[in-house]
Amino acid sequence: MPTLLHVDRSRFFQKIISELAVQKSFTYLSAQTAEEAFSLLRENRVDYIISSKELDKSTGEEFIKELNNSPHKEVPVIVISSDESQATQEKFYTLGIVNYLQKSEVTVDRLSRYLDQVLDNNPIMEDLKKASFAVVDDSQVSLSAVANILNHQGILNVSTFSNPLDLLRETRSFDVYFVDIILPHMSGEELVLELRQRHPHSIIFAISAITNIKTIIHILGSGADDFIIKPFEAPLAMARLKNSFRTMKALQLLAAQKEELQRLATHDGLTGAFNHRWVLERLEEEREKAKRYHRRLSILIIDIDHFKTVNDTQGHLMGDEILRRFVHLVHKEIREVDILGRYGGDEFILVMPETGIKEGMILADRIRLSLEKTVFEGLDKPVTLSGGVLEYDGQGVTEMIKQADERLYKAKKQGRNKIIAE
Ligand code: GH3
Ligand code: MG
Repeated sequence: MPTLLHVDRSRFFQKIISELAVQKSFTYLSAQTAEEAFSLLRENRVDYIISSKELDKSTGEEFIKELNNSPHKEVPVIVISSDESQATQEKFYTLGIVNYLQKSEVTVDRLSRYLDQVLDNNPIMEDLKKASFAVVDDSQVSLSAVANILNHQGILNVSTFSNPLDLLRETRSFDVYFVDIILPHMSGEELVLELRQRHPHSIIFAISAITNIKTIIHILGSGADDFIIKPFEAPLAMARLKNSFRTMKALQLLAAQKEELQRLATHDGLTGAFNHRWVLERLEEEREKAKRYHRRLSILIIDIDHFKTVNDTQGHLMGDEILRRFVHLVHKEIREVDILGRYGGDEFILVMPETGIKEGMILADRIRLSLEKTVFEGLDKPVTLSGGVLEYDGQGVTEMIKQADERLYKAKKQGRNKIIAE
């Protein structure tokens, strides 16, 4: 059961908060002085502190300062006070409190939401704790308040900016941005637009004391994921943040899955080369380009020599390994624009845009030599290949493949480990 320590001399608030604690299944501890509070802190594991601004013998401010220098400095503190001055609030936020509530604002319902946060073991929190945050606000009070709220949730990677231009000068990107909409040098809306453009997958929260519906609609339209009204209601902000974060995670997962599906649809599972269908589509495209722009284009069809024998004597796993290593070595030899596909079995096709027969022949021979030189543990003979090179000359894709295949067949007949280009 979590424990709530209430430091207050007011009997009225003792009654309210003890009732609340019971309702929320918290253990309720009450102290009237800082001294009593520390004695309770030493004897109990306390999860939350609610302190009055005025205490017996000392002040809430002194108590919190002492708390910050004690082993209990991580315990979140809410201050309740009748003092409405901005300067006082600022002083307390600077001390690291999570919230400052006016006595008139204290309701069981409101406090109850704060306590819910402590009980929250949402798994999304673990991801949020690892995320990076940027908070932009020209008010030091707001910056401290947001940073404190996040810190108390275990979110420690928080950078604060009082000038939006400093944030725009940052080279690193953040997972989450909190942007005040009234800023010096530029409007929050401009900043949101710019951030959204630069970081399409980050979460952007606009924050402001402005509650005008039009303003809110506008800022959401600029690319903010959500809008939070100041003064910051920590539990509400956290709940919305978790929701946005969950959506962001789901979108990231979807994007990764899409990428994987795309890879599976276009690549050969064993070797990572493009698959039969994909390489033929690309060849058709390249043929179109060569035809239209009068560019050169060559293809190379390769088949591993005596591959069946390797499989039969060394097993299929060795065969698989050879195919994978072969693709790896080809990728090292070719250019970015070249397209290597597995035609089927031990047969591969290499599409070489902007390449004539001579250069195609040179590349093919480099690949042939590279495979021949590769040492496979367990094999006493080098693995070799035969190939046929063909330069596009107005014929269709099927004809190109047929002609290259004939050259490959010639290479086989002439003793293998050979490239034929005519
Ligand atoms: P040649 O020099 O005439 O090409 O002789 P070869 O033994 O290589 O004959 P061929 O190219 O017709 O044989 C292809 C063999 O490749 C047949 C099959 O056992 C093997 N093979 C096809 N796909 C795979 C694969 O994914 N893994 C393994 N290990 N072997 C494969
Ligand atoms: Mg073969």
